Amino acid sequence: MTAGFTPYPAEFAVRYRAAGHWRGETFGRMLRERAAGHGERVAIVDPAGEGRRWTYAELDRRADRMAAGLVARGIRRGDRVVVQLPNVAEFFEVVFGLFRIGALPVFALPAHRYTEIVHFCSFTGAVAYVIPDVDGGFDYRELADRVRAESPALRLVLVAGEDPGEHARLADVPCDSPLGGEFGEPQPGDVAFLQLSGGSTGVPKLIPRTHDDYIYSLRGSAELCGLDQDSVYLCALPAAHNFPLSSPGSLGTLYAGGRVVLCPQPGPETAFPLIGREGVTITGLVPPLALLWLDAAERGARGFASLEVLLVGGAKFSEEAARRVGPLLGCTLQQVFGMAEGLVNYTRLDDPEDVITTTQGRPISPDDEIRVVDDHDRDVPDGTTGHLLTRGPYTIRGYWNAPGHNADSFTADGFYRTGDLVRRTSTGHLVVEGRAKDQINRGGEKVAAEEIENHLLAHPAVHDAAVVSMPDPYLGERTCAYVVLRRSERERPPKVVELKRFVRGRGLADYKVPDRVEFVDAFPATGIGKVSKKDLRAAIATSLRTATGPNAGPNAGPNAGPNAGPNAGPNAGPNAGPNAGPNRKQ
Ligand code: AMP
Ligand code: DBH
Repeated sequence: MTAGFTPYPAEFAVRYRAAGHWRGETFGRMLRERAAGHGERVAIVDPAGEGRRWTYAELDRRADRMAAGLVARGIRRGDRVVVQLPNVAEFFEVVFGLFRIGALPVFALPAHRYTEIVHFCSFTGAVAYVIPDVDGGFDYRELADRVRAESPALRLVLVAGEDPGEHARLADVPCDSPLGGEFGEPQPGDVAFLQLSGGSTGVPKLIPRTHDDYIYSLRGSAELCGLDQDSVYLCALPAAHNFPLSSPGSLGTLYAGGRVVLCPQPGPETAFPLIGREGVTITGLVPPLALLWLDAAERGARGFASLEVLLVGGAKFSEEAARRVGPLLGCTLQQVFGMAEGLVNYTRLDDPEDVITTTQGRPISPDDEIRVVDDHDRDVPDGTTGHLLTRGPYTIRGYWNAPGHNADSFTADGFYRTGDLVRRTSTGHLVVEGRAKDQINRGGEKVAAEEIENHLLAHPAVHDAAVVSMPDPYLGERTCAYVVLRRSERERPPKVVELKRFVRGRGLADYKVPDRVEFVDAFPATGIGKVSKKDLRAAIATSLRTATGPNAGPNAGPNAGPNAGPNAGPNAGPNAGPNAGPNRKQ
């Protein structure tokens, strides 16, 4: 059970319990208690098809029946189960069913494809994989056929939908037989699930979160986002992502006894009518989606009058956009700067306007330890930009089964190296100033440069590749791949579209396909001979600034990118991406 998990040192665990942060709760018991307290209140609204409204009692009963059925199919405590579902009610039935038996959901996103899923399955030794039949025009059953062939431990594929193909129907799993005593209850200190890191390494890292630590972050988030039983949270981003799951997200809402409304598409045309119909009071968006909502409101779209709080996070929200939220949407903006590894910062609802619009908030907990340091791990004064290190009651002490990465990502005394560059204000608020990690933040969707470089290097014509961010008015950043071709290929270089097709063909989420490819003879080097990504970033930024004519700009011309389609982007909801917006019109 604890293999691969770096525990909190005993003295910290004692402290976090004594402070009342860790209260010995588990997800299974939390749902049971809510169902006992107000079983008749609606917990989950899924508007798809004819619509479903599950009360707390119903969700609790479904979780029990799912748990029993999963056990009958051989799933055991500690087993890993990759869950890749869009925003449908079954997501909660499955996840709470797994929580109850102490099996660990591994939270994949709908945008993930063959390469990512095979990695999650093989790295975790997953025994089961839960998918929809078809979503956003993509057939997950075919993906599962291929994944299964590569994943020896995978015994079971469960399909939410009518036609499971070669696999089993999720709807046939639940059963009434009670759980055997051998199951014993999961303990509060046990790992509850594995979350994904956006990462900066060749393959995504997995994040083990315990019941105790995650539930503390839910409780803290719910409190400072003002959630109570009357709150209605719209889950517009993909439900499995850490932000809509926990900040305060669907789980924070269930913790508070409120109602979760699942939004199948995050665009205003779907979300606004749903907000109006369901009386949604709070939701969370990545910046590109927030911009779409603001633009729609400005053009006169209506329906969002019940909205009280809009959380924006996942990537930096510009001050200019932040200042439009109140006037256009008539609600309070709450910036959130979080990470699946733990630490979550929020602006407070009663912070002064300037703090809300110019900072990314401050930590949930008085026991979140924040250090802002220089390149040699020496603390810098407030107001100076440095690397953000953190340690606290809901921040992991290590990635799952990754001793090598852990040595790089954590200090000897257990601080997580976030890779973010921040400045702390005199009021203790953090302002995100940049990033030291080798990652592109594509409107909240994280792309690890190394991962994409490795895929490019697999192309026979490619000698070397360096992936960097380029500025983009909507996504904040997009990806630009600089490529050095093999000498023998330079006479007849491959087309840009071919390289993109090649990367996509490697079985990657669409949002990871480079938006732009630039061929160069050599990379600029740093003083000690490493590729200077700083110079590459500067070069592409300059070329975008100075470019004129029809092909100017990152989104224009043949490089407009495969990701500009309606199915782009995991963080942007099951089907639509931040890309589903204005960029498509170009
Ligand atoms: P992950 O580790 O994949 O969960 O991604 C978390 C990362 O997203 C953080 O370390 C930041 O780099 C980025 N991030 C999240 N929220 C914000 C925000 N509000 N502003 C800037 N960057 C953010
Ligand atoms: O980007 C993130 O991972 C993120 C953003 C806001 C997050 O994990 C969170 C809040 O909890």
